[in-house]
Amino acid sequence: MNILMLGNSFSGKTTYMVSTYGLMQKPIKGFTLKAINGNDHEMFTKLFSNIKSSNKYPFGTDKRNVYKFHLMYHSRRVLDFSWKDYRGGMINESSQGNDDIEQLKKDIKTSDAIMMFFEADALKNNESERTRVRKILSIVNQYVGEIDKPLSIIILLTKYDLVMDDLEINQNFERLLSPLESFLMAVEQNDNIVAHVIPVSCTKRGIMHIDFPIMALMYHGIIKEYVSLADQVKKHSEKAQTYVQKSGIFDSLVSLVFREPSYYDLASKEAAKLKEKMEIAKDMEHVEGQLKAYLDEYKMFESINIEKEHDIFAL
Ligand SMILES: Nc1nc2c(ncn2[C@@H]2O[C@H](COP(=O)(O)OP(=O)(O)O)[C@@H](O)[C@H]2O)c(=O)[nH]1
Ligand SMILES: [Mg+2]
Repeated sequence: MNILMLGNSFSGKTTYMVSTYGLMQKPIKGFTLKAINGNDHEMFTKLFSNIKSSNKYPFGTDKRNVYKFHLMYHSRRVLDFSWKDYRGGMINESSQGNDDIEQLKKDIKTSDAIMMFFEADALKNNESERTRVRKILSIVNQYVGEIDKPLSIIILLTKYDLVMDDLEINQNFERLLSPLESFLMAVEQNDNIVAHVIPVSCTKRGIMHIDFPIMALMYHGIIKEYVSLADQVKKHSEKAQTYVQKSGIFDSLVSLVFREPSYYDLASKEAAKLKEKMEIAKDMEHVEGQLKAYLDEYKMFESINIEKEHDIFAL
């Protein structure tokens, strides 16, 4: 599964990724994250402890970086994914038509999920930022409109701690969301796309909603894998049936004479593959159920839940 992060430099992408990784070193409903590359693990762990202890944040990244992870469930690998931390400042309405925008199109096309990062503070207070966000979303909307495969989109309203206290929940939250409205309405019409908006924050005092975005994406990733597995199961089963139909005494004789596997042998092989895939599928159903239960508890699908920061670091 490929996850693409979009957002200006300073919008909180690296901080979010580091905090998610740090948080999910301890199991959440049995799920943890593991960086495939040991150096990445060390870097994320160090950066996370900086955020927790001193509000020292990661430095901005100037180049495109891809990190690879395993989603683990009770120490078993259940899904592999790559997380692309986009080059800072890349997504910019004025860069249309140049190489950057071609790269962006390509990256969107090869993604299974997109995380978009907007600073809540700027969205709330800055008119030009609100206009810029509208323009960016309309560019992204053009590209995702061309996609004909399932895509999950999560819009993260970052640094939510900075606006939380003075946001009168209903009235001002709507103002914060208004630049996103036409984009959200457009993607709602698209059956391939599932979109969520989530306020997040990662500070020394605590974190808010950090785990939800990644768990929602993992849920969609597992469903995608499951669908492809179901397809493989169907193929093995059809093959096995065809081989069984072709098998018989004549087939066994031919195979004996020519020293080739008989249709019966081939059918047995397919049946073994089928059994193996069915076992994986059963396991995946369980994992899918666990993720679904976690997401249901969160109740984010129906409404955006504005809570106080969880004081998770103190736990
Ligand atoms: N108050 C607050 N500041 C944050 C938060 N996340 C990031 N920041 C600030 O935003 C800056 C940029 O974050 P970074 O993750 O490097 O952004 P990136 O360039 O998009 O990767 C950091 O140096 C922090 O000062 C947050 O949740 N709350
Ligand atoms: Mg960064």
